[in-house]
Amino acid sequence: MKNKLIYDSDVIGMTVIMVSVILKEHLKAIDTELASLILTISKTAVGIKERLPYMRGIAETQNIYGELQSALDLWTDQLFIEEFRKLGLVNKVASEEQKNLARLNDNGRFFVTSDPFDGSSNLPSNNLVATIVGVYEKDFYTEGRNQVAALYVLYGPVLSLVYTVGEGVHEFLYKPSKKEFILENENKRLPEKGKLCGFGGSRKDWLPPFRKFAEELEEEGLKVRYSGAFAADINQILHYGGIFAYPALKEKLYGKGKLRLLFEANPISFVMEQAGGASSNGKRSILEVKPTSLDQRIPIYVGNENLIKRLERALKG
Ligand code: FDP
Ligand code: ZN
Repeated sequence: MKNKLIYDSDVIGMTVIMVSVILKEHLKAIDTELASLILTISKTAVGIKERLPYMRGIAETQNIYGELQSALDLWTDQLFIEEFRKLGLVNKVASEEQKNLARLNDNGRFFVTSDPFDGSSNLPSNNLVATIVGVYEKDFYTEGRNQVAALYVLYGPVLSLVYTVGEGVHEFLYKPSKKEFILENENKRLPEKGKLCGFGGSRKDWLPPFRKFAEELEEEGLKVRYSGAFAADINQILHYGGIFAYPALKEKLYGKGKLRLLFEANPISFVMEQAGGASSNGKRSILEVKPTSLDQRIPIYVGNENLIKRLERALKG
């Protein structure tokens, strides 16, 4: 933050008055163009949350990964792209739902990656879904460390937004009565001792060293929580500590992992590292991996640093 703002509470005489900080105010501490981009995403997310109950159908299309798209995958994707176009600050958008880059404004400063509707297979069971966004300047073909911002929105019982611009992680909850996102946690950090673990894929398809590591953690008492929406699982780790992984599976399945480096792994790893946690592809930080293609998949392990270091040692054998 350029200028550190103190606003959680004000003390007047003996009375403590709680002051709500809205997202727009909080963003005054950062670059104004980046602030407008984050605000645009937040407003678009409010519109999505309102329309969500009416748009739960399946579209008859597939994305570039061969996954069946939901009507919401398509609609949210178009909506974000349209809002970014109107904003005028976005040069190109790389989206999990699009084969080609959306070229919006050659003079735009930001290069945005979008997973507009993460966890869409949670729709039929009415579980959590999310949006994940990463922001770069100049290009997408650079290490995740060079993101200038990353955020996710959870369409949960309460709409929430978690963002970082590389100076800590801040969580906001949307209050419909005020039509504002209100600061819930400033400089949120992972708890020191992790409580949870959540691992994607089937145990039978995990590689033996990972399987052994996972079993050790369960033996030690970490509780299993896995929702099926990446950003939602990460939000659990942010609040309770522990480790999330979508590991490399046996070669025929997801030998290179299931999740996508640009659309999912990079923004989330940036948030987790900024919250005092760590990320890894099994060998080094996700944020040190230079992408070779936009649709690249990657094994991902994120959470408390001690667990990630231990995981890296376990995978080395
Ligand atoms: P989904 O396919 O429903 O969009 O983005 C991929 C993703 O969900 C992640 O959100 C989630 O962590 C993972 O896939 C779930 O995969 P599994 O169904 O294999 O558990
Ligand atoms: Zn996703």
